[in-house]
Amino acid sequence: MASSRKDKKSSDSVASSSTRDLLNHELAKQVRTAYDRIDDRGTSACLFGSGGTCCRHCNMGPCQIIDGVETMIGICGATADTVAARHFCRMIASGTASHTDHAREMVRGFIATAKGETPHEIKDVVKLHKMAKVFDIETEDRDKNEIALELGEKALAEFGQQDGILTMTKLAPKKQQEIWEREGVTPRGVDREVCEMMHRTHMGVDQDYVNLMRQGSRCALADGWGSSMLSTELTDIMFGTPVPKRAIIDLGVLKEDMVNITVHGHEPLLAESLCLAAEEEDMLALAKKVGSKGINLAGVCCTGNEILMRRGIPVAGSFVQQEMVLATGAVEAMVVDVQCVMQSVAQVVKEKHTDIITTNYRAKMPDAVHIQFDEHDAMGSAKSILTKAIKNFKKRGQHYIPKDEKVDIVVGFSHETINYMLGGRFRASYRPLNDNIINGRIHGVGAIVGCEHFKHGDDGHYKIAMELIKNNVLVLATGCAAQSLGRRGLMRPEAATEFAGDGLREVCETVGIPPVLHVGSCVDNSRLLIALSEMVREGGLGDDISELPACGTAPLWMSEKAVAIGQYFVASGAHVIFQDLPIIGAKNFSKYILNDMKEQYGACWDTESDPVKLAQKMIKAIDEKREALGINKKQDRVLVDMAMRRDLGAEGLPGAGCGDKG
Ligand code: BF8
Ligand code: SF4
Repeated sequence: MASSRKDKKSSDSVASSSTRDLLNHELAKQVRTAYDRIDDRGTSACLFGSGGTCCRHCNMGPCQIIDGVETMIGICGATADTVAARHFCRMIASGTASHTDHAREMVRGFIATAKGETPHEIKDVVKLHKMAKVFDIETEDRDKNEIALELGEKALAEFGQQDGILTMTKLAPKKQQEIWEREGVTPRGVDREVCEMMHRTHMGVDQDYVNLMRQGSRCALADGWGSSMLSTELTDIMFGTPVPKRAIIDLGVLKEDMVNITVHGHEPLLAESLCLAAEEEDMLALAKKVGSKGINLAGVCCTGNEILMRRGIPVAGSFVQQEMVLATGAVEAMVVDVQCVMQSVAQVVKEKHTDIITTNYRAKMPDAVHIQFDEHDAMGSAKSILTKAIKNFKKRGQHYIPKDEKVDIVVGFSHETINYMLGGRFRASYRPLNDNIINGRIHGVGAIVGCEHFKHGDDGHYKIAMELIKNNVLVLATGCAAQSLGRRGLMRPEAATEFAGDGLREVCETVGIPPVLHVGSCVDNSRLLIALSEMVREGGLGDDISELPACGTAPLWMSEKAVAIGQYFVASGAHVIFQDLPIIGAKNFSKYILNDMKEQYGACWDTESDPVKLAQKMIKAIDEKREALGINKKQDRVLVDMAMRRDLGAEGLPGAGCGDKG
């Protein structure tokens, strides 16, 4: 199909060299991508939609509301504030529902694994016992599968629970729990909060934006401290808690002489099964038989993050690269499950040998092949998928892999790893991290999370991270943001020497970590909640998360999940800055979100469209916390001496960092 790209193209602003390389190649010009669609459609948004004041919650509408104009409220009388709040809350509900359905599948897979019905096993027994303690489960003289089964069943019950509180909220600092109690936002059951949120945003129910957002917070907290956290922790127990690993990222991870299979989406159950099946003799023999050297699995988006963190499987591309991965013509199959899979992928491969294989009954698309993943026959499903992909190898036609476009990264920074690496080899604790924040070597912690966005430049995360690390802010990254930072070389330990401020550089060099740490997928933002809680518990940095010198951003957000994540961070006391929010058409609601919410949770939202200014706002927020804690004094700089090196376990961990002796 001919390209419709015009003279001034949206793709001109692409900073990623691999994407640019491919876009300039004849092969990519034969397919239509998001860049073409933006050029064709234009980027100017409807003012009502982008301001959050278009309501279509009933059939008397759609009503476009103009704030302050009496004749332009909804037919039902709904004001701009009500409409914008309802819209915001529905995004939270949708985001929470998405994380919840993902988490439920993981818990069901966990139960099946505990019963011995999957090819997986309970790998992290230490974490199993920790979680058992949180859930009051007896562990003495009990088999790991027996404990896991009880844990899985208790976890599953949290989704449908009607009363009480979600168990994992007990891991938050005590003061945080008291704030939630005071505000009436402690989540009861995950599904209940989503259901109530949908109900309260129905026509003619909750019409008070503060009250609506109370349920918005409760619903979001059910996501962060409920479904997402359950998913992360149980997935870790089943597939292993991530530890530092070397890996590679970007389009160049595809291989000329191997069957390339990319896994795209979010739930790692299938991807883990594919990893196991790809090592089986019969699959390897089949791959050889078609003339390839083997099977090359590579990730896309958050499924990519999951198997990258736990297995070091390479990542071929992030959200904005999903079409590019296929445009190479070198992929035999893209296996997808749920979330962030663009419908266009099936069109990009229409003239190619590539199969798009949908695997989840919830998520089908025209022109794709469906092979349902059955967790009770995980190897059978995985092998059917691999077989289909392998058979495509011989049909591979014209293709182009930007071979030089791959970057080394070190990943695997679960909160346990951060604890272990910054806490020293022999006494894992957050003490040294807190001490380094107090003494000013590390100015604070900045989280860069979330999506990428075709309408904004693809170097936003990079610009923010560079500004932060230059100012000694340690960056923790998840989701596609993490992948974009990895592609730009900030997840190499050497990046600390090259780009970080003196204090952060010393700490990173001593421990052997990059200045930007890959913490995982988007559900793994729950790891950040635990890390922040542990920092509070360690002492010296206040009594709750809102006092910590920390700030978060999801600058290039596109998914509703990012709004749920943002709200659970704000309601947990962490200041959050996005590039924009659909609230500007409602004055009072905007003021509430961007300011007044602070009175309830000690944190609020902020927006800033320029990446460098956004980073500076994050630094300012961190400064204010340091000031309030009384640790912003200029101190004589003490270089890291031998004793400190010993304390920090300066040998580093095998497989990662400058201390790598492997
Ligand atoms: O859950 S960062 S584009 S892939 S929504 Fe989607 Fe956004 Fe990527 Fe992961 Ni998260
Ligand atoms: Fe219009 Fe009210 Fe219906 Fe919304 S709920 S579409 S504002 S009448």
